Amino acid sequence: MSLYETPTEANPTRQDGPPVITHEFVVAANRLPVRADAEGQWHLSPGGLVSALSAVMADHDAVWIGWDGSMDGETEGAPPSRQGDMALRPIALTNKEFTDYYEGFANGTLWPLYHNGLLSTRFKRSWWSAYVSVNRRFAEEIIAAASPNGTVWIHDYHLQLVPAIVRKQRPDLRIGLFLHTPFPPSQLLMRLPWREEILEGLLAADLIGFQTPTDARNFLALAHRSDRAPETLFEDNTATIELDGRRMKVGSFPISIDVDRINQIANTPETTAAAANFRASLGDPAHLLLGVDRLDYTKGINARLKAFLELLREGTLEPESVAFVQVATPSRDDVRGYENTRAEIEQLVGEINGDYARLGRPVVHYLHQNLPFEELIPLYMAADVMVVTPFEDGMNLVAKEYVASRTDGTGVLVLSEFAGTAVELHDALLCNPFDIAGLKRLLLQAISMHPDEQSRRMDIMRRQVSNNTVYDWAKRFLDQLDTEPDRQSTTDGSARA
Ligand code: GDG
Repeated sequence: MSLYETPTEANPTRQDGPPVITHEFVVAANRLPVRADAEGQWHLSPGGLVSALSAVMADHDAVWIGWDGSMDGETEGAPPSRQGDMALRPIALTNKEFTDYYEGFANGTLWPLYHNGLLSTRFKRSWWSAYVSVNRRFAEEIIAAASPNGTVWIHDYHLQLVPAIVRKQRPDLRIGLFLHTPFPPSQLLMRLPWREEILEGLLAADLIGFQTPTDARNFLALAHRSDRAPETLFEDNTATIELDGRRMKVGSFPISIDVDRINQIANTPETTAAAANFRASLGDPAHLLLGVDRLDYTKGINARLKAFLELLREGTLEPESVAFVQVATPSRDDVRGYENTRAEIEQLVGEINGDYARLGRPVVHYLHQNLPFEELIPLYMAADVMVVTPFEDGMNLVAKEYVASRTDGTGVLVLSEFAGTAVELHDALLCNPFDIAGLKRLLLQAISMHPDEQSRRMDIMRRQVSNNTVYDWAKRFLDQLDTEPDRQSTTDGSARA
């Protein structure tokens, strides 16, 4: 049996159980958009993506399919079957699937490979098998949950096989997939032993969305090199591929943030007071630098701390006049590589504070914590310089959140050239995080930038971010998905050859 032929009898409970309610709009992502709090109450997860999709889903009869966070059926309680306007359908994972599919293939193989980390990428056949079987499970759930001629929006690198499995049984559905990570150059991706299957999975979508034109071009080049698709021109941020008698589209759709929500938080007297309090509590430094990231080896937290340490060592920066706040949100603690990254960051923080702090006055304030979003905004508002230095990043929403929070029009963004955001925010100080000497020069330029120059750059960036919010992003993707030319309509949802 081919990878994509999912037998219907694969899910006997579905056949024997009560009829499944179907929905016209289906979102599938690795995680459900809800989390249980300490009391076991379920809430919508914070974040722009969930807000944007919730808004879109409110206009439709919609369902979100995703993992509920449990393993081997152990949960604090089942998630609710509805959250606001959307239905929820949980996918359960076993402990072994969590290890092999999520920590293994998704985060031990695809994540490093898609972020140019070939040498730390592990290729394990048992991980691949788990990836296939979990992708099948998601696909079965979609096949059962989607109404005839419905729309399916699949998210991210965890679920790249799903479009092909679904299309095989439900060609009536409109299938879109958005990849939140970069898509690497074909030279790199060709190392993946299962590249053909991944390509086949993706090419079955009606629309694949990437963060940047480069990601989209990399995909097209791979499809062509692997003889999966003809050479295709990528123009005006989209390309149409004709294959197997149908047409599909590839496009660049840079994701964004919920600008209105940030404005609402930033424009309250409480947030303004909290921003001033932050600065005061740090001893009112002349220069406040900030980093906010998931603790991940792709984010280049170590590079910025190295550059900062060297500036202190050389005496170019005075420890009395500067403070660096680094929020490093815990992430994927059990995946190999993350422990070393954490150790390296904490070693640098220790070195900086050991050498340059005074009693009660650290130079680096390091939080390995998940802060409420409402506390991040005053931090953004308090910081003179935001330092975003990923070695590779699909987009990087933190950079956009900083810009949106600077309601007074000041502040400097130091931004890696290798973040998708750099394609839009040219008025940031663009850096190469592998070049520590260059990064040091840019940090000094940022610290000493004249307020007029800050405002000039920030004005342009604020307009860019306001003109493409996460709502605009979702609309652009769904409009494009909806305008696909040759939808195979049926009245009863049955498969058409
Ligand atoms: C993937 C891609 C792409 C961070 N710390 C806290 C916190 N955050 C929030 C930020 C921001 C989000 O997490 C991080 O977004 P990023 O875009 O930086 O990065 P990834 O998590 O790696 O996301 C990335 C993104 O998908 C979207 O497509 O941009 O390239 O890798 O929103 O605010 N939020 C809260 N507390 C924290 O401590 N509440």
